[in-house]
Amino acid sequence: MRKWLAAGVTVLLAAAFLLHLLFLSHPAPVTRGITLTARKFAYEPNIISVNKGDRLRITLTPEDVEHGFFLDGYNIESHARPGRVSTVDFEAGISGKFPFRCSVTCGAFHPYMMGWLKVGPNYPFIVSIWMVALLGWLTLAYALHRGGMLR
Ligand SMILES: [Cu+2]
Repeated sequence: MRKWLAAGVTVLLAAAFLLHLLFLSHPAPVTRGITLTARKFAYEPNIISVNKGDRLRITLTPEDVEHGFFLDGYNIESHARPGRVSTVDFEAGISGKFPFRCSVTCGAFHPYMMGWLKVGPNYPFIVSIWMVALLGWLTLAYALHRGGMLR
């Protein structure tokens, strides 16, 4: 009887995990304003994580010399001189991991000036939460079993 209860809890946990994954893969789209600071030879932030369907407004803000922003996969390009900004608006409609690069030759390490746009639900985070929950449950089940509660 107790074993059935334990099996039931395990099945419920698994079902909740799947529902969580499905639910979070379709979060309500939001509008995100991101200030992208550019200086020789890096972006800040250099990883931008958003959910599919979000509307993005990226404000490119160069701090030293003219820099650009070219987003692979979306084919969006923009550039600006220091003291000015340039703004691109687009919808993150394609999920995946897309590199963005500087599109203005800005110095010796210009080819290494890049960052990443990650579009999609945050699977590693969801999975890590559930790994903790699963470990907790297994520990509890083991303790109950050792204590004779599940026999
Ligand atoms: Cu640059």
